[in-house]
Amino acid sequence: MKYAKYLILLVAILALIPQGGLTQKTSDPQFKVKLDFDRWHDTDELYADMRKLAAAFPKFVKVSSIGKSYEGRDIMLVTVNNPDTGSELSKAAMCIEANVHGNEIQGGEICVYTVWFLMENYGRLDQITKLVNERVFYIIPTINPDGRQYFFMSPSGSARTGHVPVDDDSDYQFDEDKPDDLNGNGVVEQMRKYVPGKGNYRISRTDPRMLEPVGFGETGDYILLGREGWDNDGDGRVDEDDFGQYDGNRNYPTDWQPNYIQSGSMDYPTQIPEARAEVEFLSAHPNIAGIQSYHNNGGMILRGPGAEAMGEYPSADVRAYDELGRNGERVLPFYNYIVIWSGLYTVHGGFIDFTNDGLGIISFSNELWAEGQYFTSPELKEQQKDPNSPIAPQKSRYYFNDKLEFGEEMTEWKAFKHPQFGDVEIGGSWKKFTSRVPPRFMLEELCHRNMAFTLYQADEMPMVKLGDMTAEKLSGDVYRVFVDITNPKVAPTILEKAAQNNTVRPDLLTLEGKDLEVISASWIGNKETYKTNPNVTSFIDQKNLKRILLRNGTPGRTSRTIAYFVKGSGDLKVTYDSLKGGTVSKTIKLQ
Ligand SMILES: [Ca+2]
Ligand SMILES: [Ca+2]
Ligand SMILES: [Ca+2]
Ligand SMILES: [Ca+2]
Ligand SMILES: [Zn+2]
Repeated sequence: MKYAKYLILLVAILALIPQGGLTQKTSDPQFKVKLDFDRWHDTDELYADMRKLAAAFPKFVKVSSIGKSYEGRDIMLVTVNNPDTGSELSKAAMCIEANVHGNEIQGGEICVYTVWFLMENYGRLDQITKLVNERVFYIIPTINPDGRQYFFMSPSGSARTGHVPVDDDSDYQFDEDKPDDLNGNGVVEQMRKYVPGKGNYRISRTDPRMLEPVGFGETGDYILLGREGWDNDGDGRVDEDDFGQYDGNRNYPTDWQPNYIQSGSMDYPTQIPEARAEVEFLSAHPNIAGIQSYHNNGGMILRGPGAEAMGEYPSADVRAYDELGRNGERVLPFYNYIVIWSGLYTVHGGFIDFTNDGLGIISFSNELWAEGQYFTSPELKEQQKDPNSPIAPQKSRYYFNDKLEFGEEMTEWKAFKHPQFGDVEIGGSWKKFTSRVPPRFMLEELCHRNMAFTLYQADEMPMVKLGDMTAEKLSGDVYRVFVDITNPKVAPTILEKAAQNNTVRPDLLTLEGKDLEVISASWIGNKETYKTNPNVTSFIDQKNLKRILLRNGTPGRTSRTIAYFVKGSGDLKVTYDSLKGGTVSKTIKLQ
């Protein structure tokens, strides 16, 4: 007995050792594919990451090309589909695309993150497993691979455009004077000249890295010479004709407007090969029921219309958009759900106007990254109201650069001998991986939160279900059949706008059976009251009641009952066939 207390102690120690012994691994499980979401990937690396995912998850992930860019790069399509749960076209698809503006790169990283997250968590998280089993994902990580590549290769970080040549200055030469990195530090900066007492700028008293214009009647010590560069073609202008310089997101068919109304739209819709390839791909995949088009920046969840003259969406569509958008604001703090023309600016011929109005797809465009994310707490926001605070809006980026990015974001002014302007200084510029994109250490969160919104949208795409089905014998071979049709999701199978524009084939409700004759069909309010008081809600007045066309499809979050009177015997098969809500069948016996 005298060892009893040691025995109790031993038992207590053993109880503290985790099952499996002291050597058991207690870290998170390793991922199958190790990718990095804290650095930027050029077009080749972005594609290589997608190929890695396809190789690791070959059953689900397929990599293909929807066409070639102007410079001959593939426009990669990554398809995520579980073939065991049906073919692609039998399921609603979420299409995610990014980077139409070459410098808006982070959407590409979100695309990789999305495929990676879906695959690593398939079979691990029930919600993800279900989503992958029920839906298809079409992901175009960059719709402008030339523009993305140029953003990485060139010192200039401002190129929205693709690379179809355009003569910006009407001198019959195309793209003849591009930006130059004269001092070879990888950044196209600003140029200034020191002209003591004769300039119109002076060193800012707030921060010596800033220049500020002098007041009326004063003189400064500097003049600004514009962007770093020189006059390559001797026309007296510097950097006046870069690659392209059109806007790929103004070249889509819906509400396209010519250049004199909106510059950058090119000569006709889908003139640029990337827009054409995308329009062809989308048109060939009518199962696409959701679009996300990633842009930057400003922290917005945008929806159409792009122009006021297009008119507001029908109210049923607005309700669906609003519910999705408001939940988006919850998973994306700092992002506001807004309409393009009223909240941002007017866009004609934009991509998501084409996908909503032209193809009947619920479409969002997230403007990724908001500078407000630098200073997140209410206390810091309060401090920012004081103009003398080191994080007052004008100074906040410098503060962030110094204290959190260790000087990574900015270039300092340095002397340079310019071939045309003599002694100048070059510098004072933000590098390209700043401002429009998050700092690297904040990239993964941006990827995850935006993905979460898009997966939520994917989950709320329409999904038709056939509920209760009953057949009651009335007399001889005449039966009364009730069929419940449900769409529990937020999105309707056919947008109101799509029904108005006839852009989506109507849903089809078909009956099949031996010697089947359909006497009547009608929507009813309630099965039970209908039996005693058959006040028909609405008769379906179509010629062929075996194949009813539902122009407005099935709205979101509704359950409806259709009552048929039929003549026949044996099996009766009911099929609801929706391009965007899936195809479902059920069979009952007429007996
Ligand atoms: Ca030119
Ligand atoms: Ca430079
Ligand atoms: Ca020039
Ligand atoms: Ca040009
Ligand atoms: Zn953009």
